[in-house]
Amino acid sequence: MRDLLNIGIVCYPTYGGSGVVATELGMALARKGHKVHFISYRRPARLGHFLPNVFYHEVAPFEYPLFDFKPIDTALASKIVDVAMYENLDVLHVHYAIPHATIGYLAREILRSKNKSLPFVTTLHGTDITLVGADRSFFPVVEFSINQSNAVTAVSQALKQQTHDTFDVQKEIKVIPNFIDFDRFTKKPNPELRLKFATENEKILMHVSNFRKVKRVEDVLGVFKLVNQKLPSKLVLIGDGPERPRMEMLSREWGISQEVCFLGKQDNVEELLAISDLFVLPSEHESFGLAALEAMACEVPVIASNIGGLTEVILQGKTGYACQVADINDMSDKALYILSDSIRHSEFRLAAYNRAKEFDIHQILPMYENTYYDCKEF
Ligand code: GMT
Repeated sequence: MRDLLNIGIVCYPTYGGSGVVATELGMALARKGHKVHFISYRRPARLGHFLPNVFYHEVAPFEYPLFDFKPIDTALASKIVDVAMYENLDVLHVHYAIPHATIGYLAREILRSKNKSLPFVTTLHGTDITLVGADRSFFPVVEFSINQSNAVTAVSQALKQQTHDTFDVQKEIKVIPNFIDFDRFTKKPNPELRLKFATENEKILMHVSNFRKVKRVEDVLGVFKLVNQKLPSKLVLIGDGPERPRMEMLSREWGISQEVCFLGKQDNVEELLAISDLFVLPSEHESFGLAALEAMACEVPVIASNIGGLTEVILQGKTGYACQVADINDMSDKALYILSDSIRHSEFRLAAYNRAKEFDIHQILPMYENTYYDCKEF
């Protein structure tokens, strides 16, 4: 058996796929006996309670009147150096390249000057490459930091390709897909909860996101409006973000507000997914689409756009449909096709679950562990 590791994990603590992946990964590593040190400016959303082998180190921004923008990145690098020295970290895993890969590089070089080795693994999640990283204001720093990483992983083949198309990356990019912890995502029928949202003869469509433009929540409303004209149904929207006020206004203007429920941020997303009949994710970019996979793990078929990693998750015509971005007519036709026949709906549900099983955390975890061991020996 190989040594158990001391692993530092840096991620965004907000409600977002990269933070969820980092947190679920860290918790699973800790269950296997590794010591996991989360380093962030706030406790990550899914790290709710005490767990053996899990430690949390908070980065406090330094207040000073000179700073319009607090230098949190400097504080994060200092905290990593501190934790690495005193907890004897073997490896650092940073999620989302901006600025974490750069901070990983800085921390590694500071530690090198103190004769301490701290290799770092960078996991690319999507917009750190597609939307934000490619912006000229970040480009040279992101490209440099990716190339400086001891190992680089991407959450889908599509993201790996986009990274090569965008940056001159000499490092090998390993594809390690996102995963599901089936101890958490197990569909538990909850008719009482379901009845809070819909009557027995109504279908529940669901969407989970951070309500940014890239998620095209307007299309979720558009698809629902068309479905609702033909099938008794309700729409449940989970999450919050800049687009939410406009979406609330649109649902009133389109006369569907009585059928649409905005729940805001929720911690128990798996309980809510388990009462839904169809998940809708019509994003413009989606390097993986973890929200779709989580829905599938709860036996919920998915209607999504045919971009990025979504086509690597959804099996067309079996677990749902990946349609052209913005084609709400096609999306609603496909939604009605799935929902209007109960036998067909059950087949889609089962296929979605079986597909999600292929992304079981127990199969994905060793890929990350091997990456850490390879770095350590580097
Ligand atoms: O959406 C983002 O801006 C970043 C990130 C996040 O923190 O939510 O999402 C990305 O990472 C997820 C986890 O790997 C993927 O499932 C999402 O597809 C990806 N988002 C985009 O590509 C838009």
